Amino acid sequence: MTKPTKTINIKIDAKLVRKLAFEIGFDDCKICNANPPIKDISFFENWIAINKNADMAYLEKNINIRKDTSLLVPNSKTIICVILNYNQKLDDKEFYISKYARGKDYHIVMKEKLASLETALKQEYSGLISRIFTDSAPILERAFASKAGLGFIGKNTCLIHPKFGSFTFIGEIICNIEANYDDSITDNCGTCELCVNACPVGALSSAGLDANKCISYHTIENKNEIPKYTAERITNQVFGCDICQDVCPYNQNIPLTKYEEFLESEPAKSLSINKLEALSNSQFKKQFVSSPLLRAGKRKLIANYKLVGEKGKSGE
Ligand code: B12
Ligand code: SF4
Ligand code: SF4
Repeated sequence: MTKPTKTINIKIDAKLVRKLAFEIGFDDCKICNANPPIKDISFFENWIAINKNADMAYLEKNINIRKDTSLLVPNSKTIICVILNYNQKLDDKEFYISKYARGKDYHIVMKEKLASLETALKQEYSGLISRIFTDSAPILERAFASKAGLGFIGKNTCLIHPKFGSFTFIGEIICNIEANYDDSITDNCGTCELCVNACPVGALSSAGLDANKCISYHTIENKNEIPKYTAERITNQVFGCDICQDVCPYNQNIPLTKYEEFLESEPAKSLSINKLEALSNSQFKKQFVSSPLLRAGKRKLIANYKLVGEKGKSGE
């Protein structure tokens, strides 16, 4: 094992972090200070106040943590933000599963890579106190990734990277040592409104994404019956929705993912209502343990298949 060589009194070398991140396989890595941007905190608080979070009550909690990363890592100074590209070619299927959910759960893949980066950094910097996150804590991940310069926030509310577009997962390491920080980028949507106009339920506006209407929310997160307004506008989506990303000019001609883990594989590949109905709850949990589809659960997936299947029959 290499002996730690640097002490806490020095800054993290941003170039070294990026080099290590690329060696581990991240598609990009940028660094910012650990103070959440005030405008994004205000945007988030307003979004909750006007109930755009639908029934995701967990988002209403821990606002103090969202505002102060030192509640996650004492004396937090720096956030190292990374992305993994999951873009892939897909056939237009009768039963559509969102691109992000066809392979292995990104939480597993991202955490493994973040842990490798954290270990490499600890070799270099004695005294480094850090934690890794990906969709696993009350952190405004898009806001930090944008602040670090990994992209800009589009009208579809996604982080848009200049090279990889928005089909990316975000992860971060929060740590207690300062660094030289990257600049945010100034690109934006300009006058484009393609995603706003393409969203079948009109969920996108200057107030952000309205989860009460969003197909992604209703087919994944909503544990209850999908309300009539959205149900009527679902066409083939049985899990998630990519429409507001598919239409985005920044997502045309972007590189395909280099991670086989994210490509279509079992159990998503041959998923059908018959297969789901044949599984006991424990068989379902066992087979779907590494799949994002686990989140919806068997009952919800069956209901979504029925909804889409009935539409197919009635020719809607
Ligand atoms: C709740 C949640 C959802 C909800 C709500 C999404 C939403 N847009 O708010 C639902 C279930 C709908 C959802 C769907 C998806 N999600 Co999601 N989700 C989250 C989660 C857990 C919290 C997001 C949140 O706080 N939302 C509240 C809003 C207000 O905050 P925000 O989206 O982060 O936006 C911030 C800024 O972007 C900015 N902002 C947002 N909208 C706007 C609009 C304007 C006009 C302006 C000026 C600023 C602005 O202000 C916000 C506050 O800082 C994050 C993980 C995390 N901890 O951040 C993942 C996360 C945002 N999701 C992610 C993904 C991949 C998806 C899906 C693609 C999955 C799918 N296909 O179904 C879709 C994309 C749909 C979409 N267009 O957003 C990724 C996003 C990657 C990226 N490149 O942007 C994240 C970061 C998870 C991760 N670690 O990779 N998600
Ligand atoms: S994910 Fe689908 S339903 Fe949700 S905002 Fe985007 S296009 Fe609209
Ligand atoms: S489709 Fe147009 S408006 Fe929507 S995020 Fe992309 S560039 Fe921005």
